[in-house]
Amino acid sequence: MLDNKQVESLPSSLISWVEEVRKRTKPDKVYWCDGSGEENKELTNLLTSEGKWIKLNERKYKNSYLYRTQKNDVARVEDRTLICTDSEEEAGPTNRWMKKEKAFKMMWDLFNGAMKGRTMYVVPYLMGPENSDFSQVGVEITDSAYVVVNMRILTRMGNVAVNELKRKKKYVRALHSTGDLSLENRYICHFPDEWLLMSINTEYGGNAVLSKKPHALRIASVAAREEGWLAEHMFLLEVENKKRNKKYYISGALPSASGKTNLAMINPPSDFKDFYARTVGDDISWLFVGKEGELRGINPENGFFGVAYGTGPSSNPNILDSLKKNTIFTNVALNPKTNEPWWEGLSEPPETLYDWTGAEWHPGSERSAAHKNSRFTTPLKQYPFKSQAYKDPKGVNLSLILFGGRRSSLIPLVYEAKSFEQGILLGAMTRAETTAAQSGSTGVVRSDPMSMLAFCGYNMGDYFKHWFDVAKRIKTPPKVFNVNWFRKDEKGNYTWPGFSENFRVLKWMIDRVDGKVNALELPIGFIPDIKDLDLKGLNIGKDKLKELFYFDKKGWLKELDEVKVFFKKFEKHMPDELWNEFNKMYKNVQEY
Ligand code: GTP
Ligand code: SPV
Ligand code: MN
Repeated sequence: MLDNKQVESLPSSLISWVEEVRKRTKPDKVYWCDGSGEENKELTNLLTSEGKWIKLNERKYKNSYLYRTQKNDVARVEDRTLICTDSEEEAGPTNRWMKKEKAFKMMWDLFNGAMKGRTMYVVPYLMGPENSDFSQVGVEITDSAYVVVNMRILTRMGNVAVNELKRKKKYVRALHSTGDLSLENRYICHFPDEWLLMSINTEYGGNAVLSKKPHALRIASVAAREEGWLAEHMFLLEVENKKRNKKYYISGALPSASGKTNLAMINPPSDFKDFYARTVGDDISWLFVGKEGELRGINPENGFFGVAYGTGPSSNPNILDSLKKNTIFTNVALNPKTNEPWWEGLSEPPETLYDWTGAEWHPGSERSAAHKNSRFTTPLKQYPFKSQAYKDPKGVNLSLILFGGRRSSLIPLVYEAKSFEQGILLGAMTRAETTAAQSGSTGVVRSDPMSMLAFCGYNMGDYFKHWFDVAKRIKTPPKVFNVNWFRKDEKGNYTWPGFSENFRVLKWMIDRVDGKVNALELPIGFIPDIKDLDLKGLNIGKDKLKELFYFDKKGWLKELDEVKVFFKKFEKHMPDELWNEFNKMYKNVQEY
């Protein structure tokens, strides 16, 4: 806990806000978090003794816990996530909007007395490396000890942030209460003008751990627009080639539960002996134009909030050891015999499990044992394949950017933009199938530009314009690619094996960056000449490869028509540059 002297050294605006929140929410006590190990132990023990979570097998999963959320509180709720500004136009046609004053009043009414009988935790946190001009600070007030222990893993929390608070001019204020978890009164409100967040009646990650999407994307995207940088839903990966004596930094946007964590932790196939892949970040990147006109990136986070379901030896072997200590599991299954967590993809299922709701479960059951959006919260620091660059205050210099999404047909395995500007179009025209990471139906194709549909804090038309404005300042633009690991054959099986085999595609991209290989031109961009894809040791038929790169002119025209309908929604906010790129591509496809 911070002592009085430390608290008194904080900005007076912060102290008075905390006092206002205390008066309105009426907690039993106020606890200022310092982020120390002892404090974390205290909170951890409290959660265990109150029966809020289950301590796992200490020998197999040291200092790790299983948390079960309420059944109606398992994912982000996009229809209850509001951008609250003066005018609806500022939020744009893809966000849900509420007038600032109205939202403010509604939220204060809901927060009135919300913390009665509870402790109010005040959590200073830092997003990004220490002593970095690119980092931001925030303070989250919450009545959930579960949120606090998650924040301690996912951000740099407590004393470090207190120091940075003294240095930074602005900070984000984030207020959260578990409330009564009622769905009808669940709201996640964003006040970008004030750098203010208010969230109530939910405890799920991205709704309640406000440092994540609410701060690091929705508020940060607005700040980024004002200050000339980009806040993106992107992983950040380091690839080293020992033979070429070179490091490549790759950032990529894929929609929620669509492969960012997996790609950020990729394990190159055994044939790729000269290559090493290391993680800088797995979910969010902040990108800046450097002094030499290069595009740089940092990971604002300090840990991973990854999808557990499907994570295992064949998809992501690299993370498995990390999950055996200091990890919080949310909504996975439990083996009651061994007190170990379990989820689909980890191993053969044991004979008896408690599923994510706590009900008994046996193999062969129709429902899954772990929730499809079950998650692990685990520190970056203990991940063995991390890049040391994650704590570099200057960030890393990007060699290439990729965009993509889940598409069972049409979109090739990989294609390359002919210019950075066309690359912005590739990002903007991304359409992808929905997943379990947001509530609602899954597998529905929708536009998800730059995988930011749910995370852009302002009018997306202006966001596209902002990308072009930033592009003008970049002197050495990274190459831009689009990928699709998710094409399916007529039987519904994935055509491409994916996971570590995706490294073969990354290798081609790197060869393109280094000018080592030529490519074939399609009206939408460049695709690989198959001979340049290193497929040694991979058992994949010629017909499958052909399918992965087949150009379906009619399908593309239909796709572009749908993209056009989406783009038109932005009316005058849509930048001419994007229409130009779009029209060029449309014409190329028509004439092909
Ligand atoms: P968020 O944390 O929600 O932003 O998601 P993410 O993009 O980090 O998703 P993650 O890497 O956790 O991917 C989750 C899902 O994508 C799992 O179901 C994986 O099995 C699946 N997935 C990841 N990579 C591949 C791949 O190369 N091929 C296939 N078929 N599935 C993949
Ligand atoms: C996502 O949904 O994209 C996530 C999980 O990464 S959350 O933190 O809930 O946003
Ligand atoms: Mn995400």
